[in-house]
Amino acid sequence: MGAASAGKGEDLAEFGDRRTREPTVRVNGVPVWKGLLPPAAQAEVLCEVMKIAAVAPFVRPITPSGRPMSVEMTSAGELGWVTDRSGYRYEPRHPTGVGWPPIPEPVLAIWRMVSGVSRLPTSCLVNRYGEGAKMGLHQDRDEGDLSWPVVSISLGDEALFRVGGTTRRGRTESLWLHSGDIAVLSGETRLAYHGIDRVRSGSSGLVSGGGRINLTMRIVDRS
Ligand code: MD3
Ligand code: FE
Repeated sequence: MGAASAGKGEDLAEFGDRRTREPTVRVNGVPVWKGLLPPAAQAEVLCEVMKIAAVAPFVRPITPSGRPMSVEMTSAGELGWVTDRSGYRYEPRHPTGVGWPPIPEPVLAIWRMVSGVSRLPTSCLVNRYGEGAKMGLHQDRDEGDLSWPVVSISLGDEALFRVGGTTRRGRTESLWLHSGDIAVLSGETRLAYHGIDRVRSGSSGLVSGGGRINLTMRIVDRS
């Protein structure tokens, strides 16, 4: 049995349950736990991402305006986030028609540790940032019930994360997210505008071939 399949949060166990730990920093109210995932757990989650992508490959989605995003995406769970000319939505299948693979147990273990809710996520969006990729300021509001939290896991190259308020005009604060950082979006901050301005290509050796991976777990109900 390889290190990756030794599994089930073994690597997580070594740093214990941090539910009671205060966040390292807040960016416009968004709590971030810097380096919460130790390197072995980062590698374990990355390995799970590669297994997801082997079933549901990364695609570069097309926005409703017809422009391809610079970020590549896939998902795990009952529903995955997709966009094309017909709009943004959650779908039960990858664009190829294959069902999304289940959310891996080590990823669920992170949700249990930090989300603060006992219901499990139904969707895990996986974003891959290659050289020059970024994500414009936006709100996440396709999930139906926006009172559930979102949990974000950063892996690989460093990224400049920007968070504003609940209107597009509010002033923003920025923070570099590093591999192993975890952010939780809940309450007031759940509807904050946010984005990724840029990625420092080659700043981490975690992802072979380079780049940054971000996982966001969400509770989405079938509409
Ligand atoms: C703040 N992803 O997938 S994660 C996204 O790093 C997304 O790939 C970024 O924005 C990334 O939608 C940022 C942090 C994050 C995720 C969801 C949020 C911040 C959020 C929802 C509400 C407010
Ligand atoms: Fe977002």
